[in-house]
Amino acid sequence: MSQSDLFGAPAEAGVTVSSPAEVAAALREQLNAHAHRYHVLDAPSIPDAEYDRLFQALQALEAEHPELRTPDSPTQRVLGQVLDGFEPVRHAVPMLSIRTETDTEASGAEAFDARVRRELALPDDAPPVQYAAELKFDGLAINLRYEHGVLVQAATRGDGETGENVTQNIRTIGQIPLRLQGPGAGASAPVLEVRGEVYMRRDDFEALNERQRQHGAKTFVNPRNAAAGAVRQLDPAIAAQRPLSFFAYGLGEVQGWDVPDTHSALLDALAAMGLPVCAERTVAEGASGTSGLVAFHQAIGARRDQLPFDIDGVVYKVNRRDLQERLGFVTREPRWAVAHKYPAQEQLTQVEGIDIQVGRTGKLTPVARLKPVFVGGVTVTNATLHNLFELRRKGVRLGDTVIVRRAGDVIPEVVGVVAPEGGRPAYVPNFRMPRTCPVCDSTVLREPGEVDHRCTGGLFCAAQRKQALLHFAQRRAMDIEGLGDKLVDQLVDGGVVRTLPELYKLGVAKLAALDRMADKSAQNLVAALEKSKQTTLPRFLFGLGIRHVGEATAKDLAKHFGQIDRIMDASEAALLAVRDVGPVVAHSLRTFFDQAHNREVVEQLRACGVSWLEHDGAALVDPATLPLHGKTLVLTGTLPTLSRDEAKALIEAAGGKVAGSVSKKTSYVVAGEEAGSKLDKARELGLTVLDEAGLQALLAAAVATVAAAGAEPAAPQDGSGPTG
Ligand code: D41
Repeated sequence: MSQSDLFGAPAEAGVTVSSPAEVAAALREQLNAHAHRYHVLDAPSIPDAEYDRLFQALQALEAEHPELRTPDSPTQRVLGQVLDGFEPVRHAVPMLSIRTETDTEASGAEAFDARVRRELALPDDAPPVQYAAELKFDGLAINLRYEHGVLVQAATRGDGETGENVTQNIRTIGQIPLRLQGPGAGASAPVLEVRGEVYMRRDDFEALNERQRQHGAKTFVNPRNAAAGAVRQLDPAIAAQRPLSFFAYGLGEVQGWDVPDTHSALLDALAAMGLPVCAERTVAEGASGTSGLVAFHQAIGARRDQLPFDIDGVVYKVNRRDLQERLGFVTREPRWAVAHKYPAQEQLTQVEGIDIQVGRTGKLTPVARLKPVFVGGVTVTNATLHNLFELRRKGVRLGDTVIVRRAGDVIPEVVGVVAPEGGRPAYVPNFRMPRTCPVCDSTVLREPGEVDHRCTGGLFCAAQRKQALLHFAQRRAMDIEGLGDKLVDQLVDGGVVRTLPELYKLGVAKLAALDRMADKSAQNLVAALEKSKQTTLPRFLFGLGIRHVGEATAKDLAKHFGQIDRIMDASEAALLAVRDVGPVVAHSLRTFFDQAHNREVVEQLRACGVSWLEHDGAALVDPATLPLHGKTLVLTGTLPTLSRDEAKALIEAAGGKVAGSVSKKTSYVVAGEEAGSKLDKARELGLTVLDEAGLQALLAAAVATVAAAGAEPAAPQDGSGPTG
């Protein structure tokens, strides 16, 4: 890396190359400014990876020129400041930090194992070292102090020596026990300090940001910042509205408890006391070549997107405590632990344009067209800006350098602008929303009090028509395999399909006449259309694309009313009687079915042969009579024939619940190929573990039992036979 590119400015002619001392000073200044924005203001201006890059550049420079290492260098302290308003807390045992292995490849894990073996002076033929491998949650480190089992204090890490007293806010986190449980000596020890990470789940974060957006309020950059903001929120009432979670991963001061001999046993013990401990962990052996650590890093890496929360790596800890003690620590970092990172989920890139996308409900979304950038495992070329107000608040303009984030399956997002040195050129105009729809030219309106602009063209608008078809065809709705966006573009742009029922009038000949459509594909699509006709009421209802009617609401409606005609004719008051249906949803349904052309669509689809099983409504299905009522099942691994969604649907239809993690409350764990730590956990807890055949047998047996008792064993859609 050249010195000039550390500053983001090209080394132009006439710019003198700086001395190492000047470079170090400039890096220190930049890092300190960024750190303040990050830690104190919770408003970072560069991605973490960029910060790390600057930090490492300074470290490297100081290693080469130790005389440049000043006491105020960010490399010389662990960051974090005590804010005004929170009482400082001196940690009884300093909160160490964890060394990061920035080599994200397998070699990163191997290097750590090799170092541990060397430092323990193990001969080459000594058996492999055992490690506890866990996730590196992307949150905020917290120390929980329990005295005689009671939570007496919670403190942030601060600089590792002194943190902030945030007890009031931490008490609002439902997952954190206010009193430890269990018979072990730990739960009643005079002093037990538990360390862990406070974080925000991605779904909680998305929902929080969506609420903020709908209120025109500031959104949070990422779950970690939202969590950090909530923990340091001076008003605990506001903190309580921010949904936080916690995972324990270590200890601070302990008095009166014999700490288990291994880290894995420690985590088990903490879990037994009622503390949340992540189930995604394992004990692995290090060894040259096929290291269990590498396998863990890779397996978790492959599933990173599916986790409900952000992680930025995994952590390996020497499992045996006596070995940990032998290894000790250097400059506040234990030599027995390392964080093995994954590629960053935030990157810098440039805005090359701002486009408008028209969605299924006519919503106009400004989308930043970006210089392609590799982030969160994919190349991102555009990112949503949500709405005009969000765009203005972020101040995004053409040509800006922005931070792009992509985490989980969430669509990429511009989280902020990195203000150019000296401001942007004055001639870059502010973005404006168009007055007419860029697709159909209809008027664009924004309802008072709403943040979204909408095209008023309805299904006259080709963009809305396309989105409506794609929504209808998606896997969770009618599941029409092969009807993707390219084909829908062709069908709508060519005027071949204008309405949902017209889909079912497509023949092989009409399809094969389309560009780039082989006979075979045309036949496959016709077969897929045919297959999709046999469906369920919730899928059909969801597929209609009624505003505010998502999958869950569609299921509730189907369960409650049993028949489509009853739903179409239900008054708003009758709709309000459905679980989880509020005035907005009820009004939306009524408005939809009050329009003759929408009822017509339903009739025509039925006339085309679309059908499902109906029943007589809530009266017949008392949830308590369903065979798996009150049972919680956890799915893990890949089942031989059922997809996850299918297994879930079967269990739910039988009245059971599917949970994401294993606990004492789990009734059954259904495990397939490559089941992971959930299976280990189930065995630990002595739960019943089923394979797919076992699940099928359970469902069949349960149905039989209930049927014999004379109750209706039915799935929600069961009953009086097909309609249509
Ligand atoms: O998930 C984490 N962020 C995490 C952080 C973890 N799983 N383990 C950790 N272990 C430690 C030691 C080894 C010092 C007990 C940590 C941290 N420390 C840590 N995180 C922030 C400061 C220290």
